[in-house]
Amino acid sequence: MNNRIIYTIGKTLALLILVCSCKSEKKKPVVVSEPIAVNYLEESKTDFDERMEWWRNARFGMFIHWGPYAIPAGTYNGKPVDGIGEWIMNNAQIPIAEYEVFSKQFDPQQFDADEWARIMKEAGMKYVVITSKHHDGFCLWNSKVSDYDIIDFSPYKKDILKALSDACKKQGIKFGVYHSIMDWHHPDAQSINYPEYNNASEPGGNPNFPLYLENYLKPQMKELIENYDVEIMWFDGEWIEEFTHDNGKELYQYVRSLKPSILINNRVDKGRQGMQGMNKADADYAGDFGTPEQEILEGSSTLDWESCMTMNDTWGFKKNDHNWKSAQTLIHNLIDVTAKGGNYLLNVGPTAEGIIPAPSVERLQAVGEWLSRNGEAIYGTEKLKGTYRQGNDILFTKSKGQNVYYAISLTKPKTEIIIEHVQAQEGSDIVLLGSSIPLEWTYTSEKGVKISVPSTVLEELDENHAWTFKIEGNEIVNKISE
Ligand code: H79
Repeated sequence: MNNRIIYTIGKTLALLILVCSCKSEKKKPVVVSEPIAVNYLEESKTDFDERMEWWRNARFGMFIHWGPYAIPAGTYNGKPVDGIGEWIMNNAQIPIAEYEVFSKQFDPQQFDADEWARIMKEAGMKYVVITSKHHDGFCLWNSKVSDYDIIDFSPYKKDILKALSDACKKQGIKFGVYHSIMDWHHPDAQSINYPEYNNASEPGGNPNFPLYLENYLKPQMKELIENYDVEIMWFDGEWIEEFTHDNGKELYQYVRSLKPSILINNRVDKGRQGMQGMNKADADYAGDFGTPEQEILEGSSTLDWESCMTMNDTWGFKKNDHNWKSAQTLIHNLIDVTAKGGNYLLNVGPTAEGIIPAPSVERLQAVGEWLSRNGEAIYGTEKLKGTYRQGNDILFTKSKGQNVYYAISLTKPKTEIIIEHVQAQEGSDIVLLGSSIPLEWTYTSEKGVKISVPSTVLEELDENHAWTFKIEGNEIVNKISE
């Protein structure tokens, strides 16, 4: 039984005693209606589907890793530090007092929330998840339970989350926050995962961790949800030994009780199986969607999932990381994820000044440009019942609730292309998205849909990364779902 239910039962009992004692004094009992405790872990499928709907349709979001780690930007004492930028405090074993020097300097004067929201919008992103607090413990909003935040600790003194949440609202972009359960700064949370500051080498880790959860993490949830219209609570750092499966279920219930419609990733609990991100099946783990990190599922899944990925090799800004993926790779990843029924949460790591690196912006523009022509094959789609692909070069999606299929070719089509798995409806037009010219086609049950692709059409379309054939018809389910 979770604490919330115990708490409510406790309250109800207290109320009954109160009512009884009133009776003995021959006064009319005052009946106060108590809120019914809802067990959010036993949601019906209909309710779950309704809550997940916008997210399932959205497909593409921006992840933002931003904090004081953008100041050292991957170097410490003049030397490059291996590993992901936001882990520099741990990887370089920087003492808290020294790391705080960076936090004291964090003053992103060039941060322009409207500009960031515009970049998201133009990229075709429908939601954002920004680090309210990463493992280093620094908070990007004015937390009432902490002095280690952008208002109380840094010279910037403006609420970053407020600015971004407002800017996103203007653009119709849903706002979410990444919140680390692990915290290298809070004395009740530091543990053997951060040896230099270990105050608990006992098995089970820091004995004060429950205090951190009750008096710090939970109040922060309340602040974030009440003040920033948070639609996604994206936890991480749940794998530390101090945090238990019971803690996870309780935290899930608590966050949902603050805002029933909120979405919560599976790192709220202990179910995640490594970086692949999906839950183990050995217990009743909380969380609304799986979180593959830096990878895309091999096949599709019956569960909801979201791949989070970087554009280079770091989440938080590193000045020497220039290993950018091509725009084409990002577009192909988005298509691959969508065909397999997932979402793509693509990261940017802004600089300490508040600028999203130009190579990221350029790539996002290219993705947005492709989506401006091909978006209907991505947003509001679902995966096919049978296979999500034909060979390695053609991926399928389908409009929800309509007999409209999209065959997306990752390579430039030749003068003719054959699409299996779909039967085109007699008399219907097949077009390439971005072009209005109907293409000639024939259908035979042996071969599938044979489409002519004149070079003039391809030239006029001037597509570079992926070509989408829109086909009205029906799926031919002759393969077991992969
Ligand atoms: O915020 C970014 C990274 O800083 C953060 N997640 C992304 C979104 C991150 N935290 N830790 N890591 C990345 C790497 C940690 C991996 C491990 Fe494990 C933790 C290996 C063993 C414990 C995760 C949990 C993988 C296996 C179990």
